[in-house]
Amino acid sequence: MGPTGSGKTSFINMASQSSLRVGSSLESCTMDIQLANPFTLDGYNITLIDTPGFDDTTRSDSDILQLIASFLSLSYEQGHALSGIIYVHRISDVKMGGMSRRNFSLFRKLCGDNAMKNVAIVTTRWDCVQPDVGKSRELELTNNEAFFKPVLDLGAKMIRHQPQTPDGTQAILRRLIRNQPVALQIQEELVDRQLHLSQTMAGAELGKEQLEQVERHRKVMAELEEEIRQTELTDIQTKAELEMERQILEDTIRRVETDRARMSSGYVAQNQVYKAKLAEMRRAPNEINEGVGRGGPGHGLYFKIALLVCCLLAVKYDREELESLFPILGSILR
Ligand SMILES: Nc1nc2c(ncn2[C@@H]2O[C@H](COP(=O)(O)OP(=O)(O)OP(=O)(O)O)[C@@H](O)[C@H]2O)c(=O)[nH]1
Ligand SMILES: [Mg+2]
Repeated sequence: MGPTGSGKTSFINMASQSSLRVGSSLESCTMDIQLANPFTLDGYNITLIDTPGFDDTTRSDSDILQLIASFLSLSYEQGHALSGIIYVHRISDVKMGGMSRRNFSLFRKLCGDNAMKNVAIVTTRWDCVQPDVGKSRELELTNNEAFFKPVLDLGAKMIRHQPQTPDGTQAILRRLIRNQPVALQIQEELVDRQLHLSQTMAGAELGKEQLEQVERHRKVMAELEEEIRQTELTDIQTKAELEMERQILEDTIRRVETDRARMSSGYVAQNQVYKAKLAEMRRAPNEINEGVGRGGPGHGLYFKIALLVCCLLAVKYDREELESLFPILGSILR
């Protein structure tokens, strides 16, 4: 996981010799959860899972949470737990601003404290900073309670993606592959405790943020309305501009409220799409290639579940397990 453009897909491609699409514009790139080419490292079979990030430029955070939650709960139901969870952070970022903190805070709620021992915070873009600048930022990220210190105290590791080479990626994965696989908090909440998505820690956190966002917008809207009232009737242009601003705010509020209201129902729908796709794949494994995203754009999308986060998960699967869960993937592997 990690903010959009932090280098999740680039890392995965380098580690697994895959050719998943990498971003080249300001728009978010990875739209779906996608599996990289499986490979072996020190006798461990590894599948890296690429996910979109919460600050996607085209989809709402609820959509992203539904997508990730759905993928994670289904794989957990099938008996799979994660050996490694990588959170990618650009060391070139001058600030750990609101967006980055929000992203990380949702990541924490998804994983839960118990899974932190399997988490690596991987910093990228060391080539974009002077070594001493990068080093002092790393120190601040490590020691500041507002940044990564709390999770490092819980057992997470902070690792540089440096050198930026396949060997460099392998060195990072070696720090994770021997881990005991763990269930993430959201997997326990959704599968073991059968909670609704909005009742999970991540769902509740997102809901709280959305509520705060609505309150902030309402405050600004009230100020705008007051301004409109006080503007002279004859000043038609100013009135029209203010009214337009007010309208935009009103639309934003409506969108956030709708998004918030459909968090759980969206998750249920997403899960059904996912399960139907799995069942379809089991029935006719050789006929369905569309919807399986592995190795590159030519492979389509994995499960049609759809869309975005910023999570890169290293998962230990053995070949048999993988084939029973994903028959098409099994046939590709063979
Ligand atoms: N200079 C430099 N560029 C990098 C590094 N890592 C990734 N990039 C570039 O950053 C851009 C975004 O990389 P991606 O791998 O697509 O980032 P992402 O995190 O997968 O982004 P989303 O899919 O949008 O969430 C691409 O142009 C990469 O080539 C790095 O360490 N240094
Ligand atoms: Mg990506």
